[in-house]
Amino acid sequence: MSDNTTTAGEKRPPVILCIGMAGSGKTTFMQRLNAHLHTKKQPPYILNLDPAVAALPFSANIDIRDTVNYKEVMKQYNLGPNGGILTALNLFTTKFDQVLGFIDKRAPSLDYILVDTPGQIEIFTWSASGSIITDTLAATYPTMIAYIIDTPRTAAPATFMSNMLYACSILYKTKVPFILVFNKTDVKPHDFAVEWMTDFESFQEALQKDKTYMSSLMNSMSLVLDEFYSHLKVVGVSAVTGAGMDDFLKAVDEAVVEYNQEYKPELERVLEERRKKKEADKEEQMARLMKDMAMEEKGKEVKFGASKGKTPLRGNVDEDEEEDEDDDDDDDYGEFERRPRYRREVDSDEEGDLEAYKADMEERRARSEEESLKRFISGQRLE
Ligand SMILES: Nc1nc2c(ncn2[C@@H]2O[C@H](COP(=O)(O)OP(=O)(O)OP(=O)(O)O)[C@@H](O)[C@H]2O)c(=O)[nH]1
Ligand SMILES: [Mg+2]
Repeated sequence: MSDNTTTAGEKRPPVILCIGMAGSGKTTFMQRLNAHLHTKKQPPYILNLDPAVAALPFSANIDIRDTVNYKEVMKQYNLGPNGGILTALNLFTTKFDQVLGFIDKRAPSLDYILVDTPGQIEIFTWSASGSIITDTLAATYPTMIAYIIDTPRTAAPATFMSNMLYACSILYKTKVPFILVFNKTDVKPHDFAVEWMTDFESFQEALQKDKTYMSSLMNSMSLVLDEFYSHLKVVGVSAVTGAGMDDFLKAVDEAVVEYNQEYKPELERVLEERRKKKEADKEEQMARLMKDMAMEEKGKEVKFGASKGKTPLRGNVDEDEEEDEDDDDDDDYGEFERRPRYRREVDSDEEGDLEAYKADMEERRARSEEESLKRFISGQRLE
């Protein structure tokens, strides 16, 4: 096993999220992996996130079904089965900090954490709760996705392509290391898939034999996948016979290394950037506050239309100050020298005052535009 300890010496077992199309064999694969790890004396910690599974072939340490009854959820919220499963997962996610607490306590004595997900793949991959669970786990543990594929049902080029595109979208969404697990190899070996993934021409050939309308669409899309394949680890397994389990564990070790070398530094970079941005925002707010306070101070002295015999247009002025200032106004305008922004107000007619006011507003607008441009540019750099 690769090094799963932090610099502080804490053990961080890898988290394996089993995701895949309905019936691809996620649960059976988890059962096989569980048995395999038990024989290696490395019993895993198991989370079941599928509220709709009738019976689990292994005992889960944390089972969503203990927290929410999805059939009750369906009744209460008047939902169909998929809505019920999604809502059950959402409700469970609200308690995920507690779940993480349990995992954290057990982590030092664990080698692996396995997570089974609902059969309807999109419930986990496209929901907010799926993202929250994945990101929360990945923030602490080397987390990876084991994307389980039903090999015999993926033998047609078009189905293969759809499955790969789906996997691709999950990889780019979650950004965690990704293992393609071709399951059910006891029924059909996965060599064809490996060939299609490594030899682009052979896949093109296979596509050409497919005369359906899909083939031209697939042809263009297959070009995109080349880049995607380079990010993957591929293994063939049989959850029924147990073939390929050690290969899978080797891929897990590689994924841990990938997590430590790529995902973790990126995560730390994003967190650091967020922290810096927060600090910069705070400083900017503080600067604005200071400026506003300075303006207020000036406002006490400033008068619009402060000419003889006219009512000055101004805000809070202390009575004492008012007297002083009135005196000043009567005698001379020398003090305005100290307030260049309002110098034009010295003019004694109302038109002049209006001009000064307009000029002041113009200056403010220009400054706020510059500010927001600066903020935009620094925001762009943070993206
Ligand atoms: N031959 C063969 N059958 C398998 C294998 N793995 C799973 N199956 C069968 O595939 C069917 C579905 O397996 P599950 O483990 O329930 O699949 P799942 O992905 O958890 O299904 P959902 O959670 O309902 O989406 C079952 O009948 C399994 O016996 C395998 O490696 N070989
Ligand atoms: Mg299942």
